[in-house]
This record gives sequence, structure tokens and C-alpha cells, in this order.
Amino acid sequence: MKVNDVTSYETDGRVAIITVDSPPVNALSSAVRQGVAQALDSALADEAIGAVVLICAGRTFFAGADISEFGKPPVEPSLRDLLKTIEDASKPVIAAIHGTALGGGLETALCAHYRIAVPSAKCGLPEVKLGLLAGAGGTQRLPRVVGIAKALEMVTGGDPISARAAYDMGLLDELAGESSLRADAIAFAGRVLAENRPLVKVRDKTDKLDEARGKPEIFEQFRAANAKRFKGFLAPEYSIRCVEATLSDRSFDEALAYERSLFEELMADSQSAAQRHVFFAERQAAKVDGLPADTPIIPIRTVAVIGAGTMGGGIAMNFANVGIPVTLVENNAAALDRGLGVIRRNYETTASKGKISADDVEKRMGLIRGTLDIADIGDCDLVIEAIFEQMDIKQEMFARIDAVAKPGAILASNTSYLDLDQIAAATSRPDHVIGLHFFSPANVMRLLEIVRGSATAPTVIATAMKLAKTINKVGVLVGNCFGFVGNRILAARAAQADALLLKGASPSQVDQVMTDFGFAMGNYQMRDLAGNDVGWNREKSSSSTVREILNEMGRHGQKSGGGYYDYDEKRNRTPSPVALQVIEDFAAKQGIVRQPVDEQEIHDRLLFAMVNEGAKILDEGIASRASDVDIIWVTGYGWPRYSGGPMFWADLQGLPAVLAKLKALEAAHGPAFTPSPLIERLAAEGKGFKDI
Ligand code: T1G
Repeated sequence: MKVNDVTSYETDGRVAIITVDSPPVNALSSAVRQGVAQALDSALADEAIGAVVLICAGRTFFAGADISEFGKPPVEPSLRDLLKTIEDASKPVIAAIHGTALGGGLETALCAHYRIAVPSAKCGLPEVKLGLLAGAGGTQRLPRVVGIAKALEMVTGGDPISARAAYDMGLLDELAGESSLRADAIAFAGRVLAENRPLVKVRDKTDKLDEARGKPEIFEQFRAANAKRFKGFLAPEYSIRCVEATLSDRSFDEALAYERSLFEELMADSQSAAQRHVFFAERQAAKVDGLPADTPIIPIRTVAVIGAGTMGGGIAMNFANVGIPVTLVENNAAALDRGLGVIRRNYETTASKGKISADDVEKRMGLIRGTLDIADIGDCDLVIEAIFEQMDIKQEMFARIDAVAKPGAILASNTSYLDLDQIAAATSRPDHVIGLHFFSPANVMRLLEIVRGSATAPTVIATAMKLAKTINKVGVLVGNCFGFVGNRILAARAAQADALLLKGASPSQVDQVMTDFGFAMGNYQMRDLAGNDVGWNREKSSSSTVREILNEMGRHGQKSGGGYYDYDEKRNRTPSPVALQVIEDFAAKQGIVRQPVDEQEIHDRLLFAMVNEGAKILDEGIASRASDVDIIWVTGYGWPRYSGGPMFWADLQGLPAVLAKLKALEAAHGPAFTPSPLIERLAAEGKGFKDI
């Protein structure tokens, strides 16, 4: 019978079955909590019932608390209260798991007395990825089942474990048949009754904790081993403290209260708001306003990649990884062999880490066919150009591709800056031309900027958005301008960084401010890593910038032993007296007397230049949402997740304060900081980027 809209209750002999069906992921919303509480009351009150199975319909067991309810007035019963009711039930409750039992979902299962799952299920506590911790007892119960070390790894990493691993650790009591979870759970409940098994409460287990008692070094060693990964984040440290509390002299309930206090602190902190923003921003980016959901998708069964260089090779791997055959085209055998060799080495490195098998390496290499004959792309559904970043060369290549590609094939450019419309104009099918801007290394970085040209057809856009999901990328649709969204903002930041060098800052000082803010690396570390000569034209170079001079000196970055920094044979960097001298000489020629620059000026000029450029991009419609700009910078450029991206961070400052700062910077450093009209409008209306 229906208990409420999302919960039903039925019996099978002495077993009651509570089924929750609350798409899309059975999040533990107030309706779900109310339904389960009500159904459980019925089961416990019914003398004919001896045991209860708690199961979900649809694609997964509870995938966690309902994140969309955070920040709203609490609705009874709270998750904690519901879990206490389950754990204190007078009859055994069996959690029947499929899909992903995550966060509050796993915490619910841990309050059940037994747990059964299908082999394909996964269990995890990903709250840390939202800037939170498993605040419904997860940090107290999980260690009691899997032990301290594994619990620390799970609560601070947030990655789920397989049902098999969970079963082997004792987190699951039984593995069900892949397609018979319900029946097997009911049968298991029947055995629990027939064998008169006890009401096992995880909270009462202490054997796994005893192994760690008197060894505080476990926690210090764990902190030290993960210091880099956790740098700047609050949630991992707080999760560790909660796990430590399981070994303290606190009672279980006192430890639960401690966990709750740290959870509330995280919930109130902007770091969690930022990471929840990123979670939803990534999913929002997949939705294209104005593109009907039933827009036809062009099947992409085979792909061609033109260019077997660093980018082309990485791009090809994305498709081979998901079983899509790739024709990889080069114009000379040496380059093709080199490219295929790099791909094979990449796969073998991954295999050496145990992430894929040797058989996977051969399967994936078998899907990539190298050729010197561009005619071989004739039956490909999608052709991706990844050759030199120069317009005339790209236009010539697109004309050639257009001549041999089949009718209806999509032609895509991996260009990172150039005008897509100009590229499309070189073909007879501009409506089938789109930008697929991958980020280096293309087989690793999750971001894919999908650039729409003025003629790009809706079906081509829809196909590209779906393709991003197929190859496990975060696809973000952007408009066509120099640098699109990510690189245009990067250029604004880089211009300020270069100006700061001339003013008196050193590359390492600029980079230090950025890494202190939370970026994985600074502007000049990144330039040296990617190659100081990216986009540099030897023939046209005229010592017009520090960067040109360094390249003219052969200082192309890490690959040449020096760029803005010097590098030893292990590519460890040290400040470069040579680069500093180039900066000083160049500044002198410009008539600039270099002077010390303080960190605050570096911070403000870099960050507010990015915010202002992001606002201009939004105002021009190049990005359709502020959260799209954020997800581009978090997934493509290492903006720290705990401050949500440039636009979210600006909202944290408050746009009136951003406007005032921009005006002050404009007065000091000129029109690069003239506030975007969008910021002026929003500030005047008391709004933020989140409101557009
Ligand atoms: N709450 C609300 N909505 C959620 C949700 C959640 N927990 N998880 C997913 N959604 C929505 C998502 O926004 C999208 O909506 C749709 O479901 C499909 O998601 C007390 C406090 C489960 C692995 O962190 O990891 O429990 O865009 O596109 O790729 O300790 O969703 O369709 O409108 O991601 O198949 C802890 C988060 C919460 C899990 C499925 N749980 N979710 O992936 O689909 S905090 C999580 C995921 C907590 C307790 C604490 C994934 C997924 P829309 P999707 P998917």
C-alpha cells in the first residue's frame, strides 16, 4: 500500500518490505524520511511482522541526504532521528542495496541491523566532496565496520567502494543476485528470523577500533601523507577529527554530538556552499537553455583525429577508452609513429598503476588506426582537427577535411583561441562545424569547452553535449570569441601577471600568491609546464615582450630546462637569475623603475581582472550562466573547489565591494579594470551573479 507519494509498504509472510521510489536518486528528502518513518512504525506495531526490508526502486538505493534541502528550514523527522528509529527498532531491519549507497544512504544502511547488496552496487561517504562530513553517524559507525585506516581513506577521499570490497570488509552481510535483490533480501530476512539472529548494532562493535587503540600516530601519518591533497580544505581535517573521536574517551552518543557540531560548522562555512555550488554547476552545464530535449542526436560510431601530437593523441585516447574506433591522421610517418608511441606509453603507465589491464591496453590500441591518407576519414561520423594553432593552416585543413568527409559528418576544431566562424567558412558545411576545445592532457582533464559557431546547427550542439558525457568530460557550451571563456579569462589574468613582473614582482612571487589562494600552480609555473612557446611564432617574434625574448633565447619552459624558472634534470624549479635579468632589462627599456610589489596588489589585480572578464563574457552572452564560468575554471584551470570559481567567489565578496575594488584598480592601473556594466547593474540592484 502507498504510505505517501514516494513510499510503499507491503508484507511477505513475516517480512515487511518498505520501498522508496523518489527519482532521480532516492535522495533522503523530507517526504522520503516521513514515508520510511511511518512505514517502519507500521511494521514494528504489527505482531505478524518479524523483520523489515528497506529497499529502493529506480536506479539506486538512497544516494544521500537531499542536497537541495540544505539551507532550508528543517522538516521532521530529521535524518538523524530516522536513523535512531531504525537502529533502535525492536525487529531486524535489512537494508537492500543497489546502485550507489552514498552519504546519508550508507549511513542509513549502517543503522540497519544487516546489509545485503547486488554485486554492482557501490558504497561511499562522498560528503567531503561537498565540503561536509558524514554527519549522520557515518564517521562513527564506518570505522567500527571497516577499521580506522580504511575509514579515514573513505571519509576524506569520498570515493565509493565496490560491493565485493564492502562484503570482504564486513560492511555487507550478503551479496544478492544481480537481478534478484528484492527476493534475496526477503529470503535473507526470513533466515534472520528462522535462525533467531540478534539485532546487531554497528554502534556496539568495537573490535575494529581496538586494533588502532594506543596508536595516535595513525592519524598524524595520515595527515602528513595527504597534506598536499587536503591543503586549504576544511572538511577532510574535520572528518579525521571525527574518526579520531571513535578512539577517544567519549561515549558513542557524545562522539555523535561532536560529529554533529563539526558538521554544522562545515555546513555554515562558505567552503561547503562553494562545493555544493560546483556539484550543481557541473550538472547545470549539461543543460542547454533553448535546446529542445528531443533535438535529434547524430550517432557517433567512428571518429577521426587530425594530428597525432600531444593534443591529438590525448583526444584519440578519450574515444578509444570508451570503445569508439579512431582514425588518427598525420602527414608523415615519423610523427604518426611518435604519436602512437606516446599513446601506448600512456596506456602502459596507467596499466602499471593497476587502473587498466594489459588486455585493455591492447584493446584500446587496437581501436586507434594510424594513417597518412586523409581519405581514410571518409566514413567517420566526427572529425576533430588538432593541428597547429594558426588560422591559415586550420582553414586549409578544414577545406581538405570537408572534401573527403562524408555528408552529415561533424567537423570539429580543437582550437583554443581562434575564431570558429572563420574556420567554418573554409567548408561547405558551417552548420556542421563546432569547437571541441580539450584541455591538456586531453585524456585526463575533465573539461571540454564546446564552442558554438554562428551557423552551428542545434543537432550538432546536442550531439556534442551528449558526446561529452560519453567520453566522461564536463561539456560546457560557450560562444565564439578570442579564447572563448577559459582562455579569455586566463589572458586577462596573464596580462596583469606580466604587468606585475615589469612593475617589480618576480615570477615566484606572483605564483606564490596564486598557490596561497589555492591554485594548484601559478601563472609562470603553468606557462613553463605547458610550454612557454605555445602560440609563439619564431618568424614573427620581435622581442616585443618578456615572453618573446625568453623564447628567442630558447627558454621554452620545463622542456628546455628553463623558462621563467630554471629546472634541473628532475624538472625541479628554482628562480632564474637569467629570466629576472630579462625582466629587469625589458622594464628599463620601457622606462619603468621596478619597485617592490606587495602580495595584496598581486592578489587583487589577478583575481579581480578574472572576475571582470567573466562578467564581460556573461554580458556578451559568450557564457550562458555564471555557474558555467565557474565550472570551466574549477575543472579546467584548477580554481580551488572550496571557493567555487571566479563568479561564486565574487558573490562571496559582494558585488558592491567588487565594484569598489575595480574602480580603485581602474584609478591605479587603467582601463583594464573599468568595471563591466553587468557588475554595475547587479551591484546597483543588490544582486549577485547567482541571480542571473
Ligand atoms: N540530493 C539531491 N539531488 C541529487 C543528489 C542528492 N544527494 N544526488 C544527485 N542528485 C540529482 C542531481 O542534481 C541530478 O539532478 C540528478 O540527481 C542525477 O544526478 C547527512 C549530509 C548519485 C552518483 O554526495 O554522486 O548525505 O540535474 O546527474 O551521474 O551525511 O548524483 O537531473 O536535475 O549526478 O547518474 C551525499 C551526490 C549527500 C551523492 C548519480 N551524497 N550524487 O550520478 O546522475 S550529503 C552525495 C552523486 C549527505 C549526510 C550528508 C551522483 C550519483 P538533475 P547525476 P549520475
